[in-house]
Amino acid sequence: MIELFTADTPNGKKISIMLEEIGFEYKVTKVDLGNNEQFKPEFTKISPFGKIPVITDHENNESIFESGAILIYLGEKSGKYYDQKDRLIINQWLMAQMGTIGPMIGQHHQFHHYNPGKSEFGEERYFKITKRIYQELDNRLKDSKFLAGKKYTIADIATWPWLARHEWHDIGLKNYKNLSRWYLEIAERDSVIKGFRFMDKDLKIPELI
Ligand SMILES: N[C@@H](CCC(=O)N[C@@H](CS)C(=O)NCC(=O)O)C(=O)O
Repeated sequence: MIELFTADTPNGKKISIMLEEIGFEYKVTKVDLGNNEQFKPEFTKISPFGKIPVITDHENNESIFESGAILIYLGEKSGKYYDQKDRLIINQWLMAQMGTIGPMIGQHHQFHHYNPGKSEFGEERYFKITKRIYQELDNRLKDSKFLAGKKYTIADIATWPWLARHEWHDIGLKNYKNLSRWYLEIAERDSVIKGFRFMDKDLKIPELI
């Protein structure tokens, strides 16, 4: 059984979606970020930077932090969505999510959604970068069904929850034809629907705007 230490955020949803996709038994242990539970010593023992998500695999007592590392672990353990022969291309798109897409869109959330009016520089910078990310993803998905090629992989699972926050971005997902096609196709998967609302049964995947 996998224990998922998490909160209801895009990084948290990557792992609930993956666990639903591979059909592993799991239980959710909520980490209340608003109450700084992520900095409690028992949590920083398994997550050195005090970040969710983390999993503990109770079969071997292994704990894993960093969502990309967790997706690789679960992909290898299940043999799903991380084909060894496609590993090089999957790793590149996964690392692009971990190093660019997540951190940059995360900053856009901070300046544009949570703290508007505090820094014109920050708002403009991350709006522009997020817009560029939309464009680069759209370009990639023009030639490729999924991010790493013909098959749905952990790179898509890592990236999709960030685009599912598109209502906060004010960029207009529907203006990006290939990205919209990819977004909607993944949004229809049963495991994605379940993994998306893993902490809030009433939560609906945002429609295209
Ligand atoms: N690179 C990390 C980022 C994780 C991350 O930023 N988690 C956020 C929530 S989405 C968090 O735990 N924030 C709490 C904090 O920074 O205090 C991953 O992908 O796992």
